[in-house]
Amino acid sequence: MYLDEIEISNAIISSYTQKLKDSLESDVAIVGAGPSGMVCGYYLAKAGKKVVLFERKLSIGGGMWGGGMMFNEIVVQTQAKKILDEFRVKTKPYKQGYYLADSIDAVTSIGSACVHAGVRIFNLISAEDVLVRNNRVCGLVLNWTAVEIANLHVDPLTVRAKFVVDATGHAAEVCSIVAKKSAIKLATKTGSLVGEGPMWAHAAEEIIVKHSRKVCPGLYVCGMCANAVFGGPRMGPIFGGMLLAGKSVADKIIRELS
Ligand code: 48F
Repeated sequence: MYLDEIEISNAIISSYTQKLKDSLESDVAIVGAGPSGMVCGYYLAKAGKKVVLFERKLSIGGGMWGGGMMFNEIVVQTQAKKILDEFRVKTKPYKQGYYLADSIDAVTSIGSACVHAGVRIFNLISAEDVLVRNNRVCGLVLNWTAVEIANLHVDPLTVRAKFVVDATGHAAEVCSIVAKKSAIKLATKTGSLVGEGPMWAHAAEEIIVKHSRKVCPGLYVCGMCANAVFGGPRMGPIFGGMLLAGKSVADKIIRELS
């Protein structure tokens, strides 16, 4: 069979366009394909929800690839090990209550399960604004990351979703936009972003799951972003809280959707 370049181009363009068109309206739109966003997407899709995930970078995985200071190993605590088991990530015990995993195994296995469960992941796309109606976040305003990097004057496109999840990590980008640009008060003690505290792994890991919840109508926070929004310490290269936060937000949205 002769391989024609135009057929190859046509296949890619038509398939991608269809995928993007199918994602204009969804149950849940997640921003950020770090560990918390991907785990959240996986459990939502597994429950039959229509989920789309936008990631700024070329690669998914957020801060997980680099383990701690580029030593590409991650640590999880006992409670989170069963989530890694579900994704078939190999773990080995270190000491009582600590498990180790290869960060490359963790990112690739979670990413693959996420896509196979039905999450549509769009890399190289950044959320630059939100759609708000009647004081409720109901969608995202998107642009190519390349446009953002080149600082080109190009207008964005918009998607609508029943729920938006901010899983953008330390920067809490979606919540920052909501706090800056809309009249919506976030459900924090200041009504805005409280800000992240210094490292305290033990406290942060507990608190991150409690903070991963609804922050205003239509918008949930998940993972490190939750401590940046509600105020809480950072935790460094222990990732159990991220995995548990992703599952917890998925469970909450599934309840609210039904
Ligand atoms: O930072 P990130 O990995 O967030 P997370 O899931 O996990 C945090 C840990 O990696 C680590 C930690 C562990 O204890 O503290 O930091 O909470 O992933 C966030 C992802 O969001 C993307 C960003 O490129 C990254 O991959 N992102 C950020 N802002 C945007 C975005 C945006 N506006 N649009 C699209 N993607």
